[in-house]
Amino acid sequence: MKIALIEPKPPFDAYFFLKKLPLLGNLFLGTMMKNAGHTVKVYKENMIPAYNEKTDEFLPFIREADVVGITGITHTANRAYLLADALKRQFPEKKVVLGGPHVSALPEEGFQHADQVVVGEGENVVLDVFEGRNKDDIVYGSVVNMNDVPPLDLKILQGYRYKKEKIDMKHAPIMASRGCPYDCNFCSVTKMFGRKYRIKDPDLVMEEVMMRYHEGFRYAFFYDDNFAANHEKTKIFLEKLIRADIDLRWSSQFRVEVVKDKEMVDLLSRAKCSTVFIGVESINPKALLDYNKKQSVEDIKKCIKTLSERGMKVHSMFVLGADSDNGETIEETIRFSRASKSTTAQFSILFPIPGTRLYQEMKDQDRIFINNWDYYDGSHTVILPKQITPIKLQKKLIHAYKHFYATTIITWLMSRLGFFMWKLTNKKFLRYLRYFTRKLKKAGAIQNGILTHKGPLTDLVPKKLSEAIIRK
Ligand code: B12
Ligand code: SF4
Repeated sequence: MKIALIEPKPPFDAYFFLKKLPLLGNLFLGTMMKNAGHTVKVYKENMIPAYNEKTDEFLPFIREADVVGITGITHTANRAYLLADALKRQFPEKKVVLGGPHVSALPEEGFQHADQVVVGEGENVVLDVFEGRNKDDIVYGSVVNMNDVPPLDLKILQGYRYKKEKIDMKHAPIMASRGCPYDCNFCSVTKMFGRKYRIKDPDLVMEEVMMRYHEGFRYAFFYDDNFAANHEKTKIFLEKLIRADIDLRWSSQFRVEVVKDKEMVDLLSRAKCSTVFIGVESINPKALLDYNKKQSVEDIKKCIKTLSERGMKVHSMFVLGADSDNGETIEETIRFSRASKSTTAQFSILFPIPGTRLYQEMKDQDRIFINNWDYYDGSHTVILPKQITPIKLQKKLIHAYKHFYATTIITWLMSRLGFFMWKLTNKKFLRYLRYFTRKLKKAGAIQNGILTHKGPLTDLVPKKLSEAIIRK
């Protein structure tokens, strides 16, 4: 069978500098299909657009494919549906299957556009679905044993150039674990992969690392959400990596308490971990409680200091706009980001990812005022904040980046250029936010920046303008 798998492009590519990093769902499933004898091609749309809307044309292999699978997060859901609808219109006989974090949370929505929707991890069901043995509208995947997942076959990725037979991708994508024992209210990882942490056998991870190293990779990115959740197995792996003595630098995501284990920090440094991504989220202790982050401000400070002193780069990720956040606490978090000496920083406005507790709470409280998935990327205010107006929160995000990156001329220029582009594509959105904030004030729903309105807010949403910001 011919199988095409697509990762839709986002409406605004804020992470253009990481555009070569694919979501691994298509790659894991594509590798399995290829190993089962099918011809598989994976299209990551910001590398190679699968569909041209102007000519209404798909790439030749997609036109010929027996089955087309489309992955997606909330931010790319509209594009995923557009592709699925166009495919069904042009090729009614072709099977179109949707999967990934967004439709896993809202399968009925996905099913409006496709023949089948896969909810959760796809590995245990995908062969039956694609080969036609499972014909259910909504198919529920099951928890995967990480040791059964084969190393990724990067050759199925389309649109990447090759340099001396090595795919032109800086970071080797490797996933050593799934799941996270924590339960932050805004995060969809536990909904998708569960709270039981599953880690691959260190020998198997090491095999994959060596495979990539021999292919020519000198950097790896471990897609794990909480790399060191199982200290024992992580240490075994790191010791193996140190013994291999290879010229490979790598990065992954960690929780801040990782530095409480001195031996772990030492192993990370010796194993050439170059960048540690940490979810700082906020320096406001009450916001950390709102997020159910289960970490203290002291833990955060200690983490950044310890890792920097050991020569590792720290990429701190912040979330602005918790219910306990006001203009001043957000400002403190922004000031801290720079004072902390984190190497790089990423700021997001709190937004409700479908499937999370936050999403349910915001729906119950009728605080979601933008339903268009295009804006669910952390760079847009889509829910009514409690102690700051929507437009002020939006401005804080812009200010955060400008403040953090004002240290060198190059980063200063890049952050300004980034926001210039962002503003260009978001003119209507900003106008809408200003108008909506005025309307909320006029209706008495916000007083002195504080949300006082208790009942349903839907009536206050300016319908005409909300239609105007729908991107066509
Ligand atoms: C690497 C990563 C990134 C990378 C690159 C991602 C990319 N190409 O888009 C970077 C750093 C750039 C990034 C950026 C962002 N990310 Co990100 N990222 C991840 C991370 C850590 C790993 C992704 C991954 O490959 N997972 C592993 C694969 C195997 O999981 P999977 O995709 O879910 O696939 C399984 C199933 O879903 C299913 N499946 C998937 N696709 C398909 C398709 C078919 C046909 C079938 C049948 C089944 C199926 O089977 C797969 C195997 O079991 C995830 C967290 C996570 N653990 O997943 C967050 C995650 C995907 N990111 C998330 C978010 C929100 C963002 C940002 C908006 C940033 C932000 N402000 O939070 C941006 C948006 C990027 C964009 N595309 O526009 C959310 C998305 C949630 C959602 N529903 O929208 C996640 C889940 C984390 C979270 N906070 O909950 N991200
Ligand atoms: S944000 Fe990080 S620590 Fe919290 S649940 Fe998600 S993966 Fe786990």
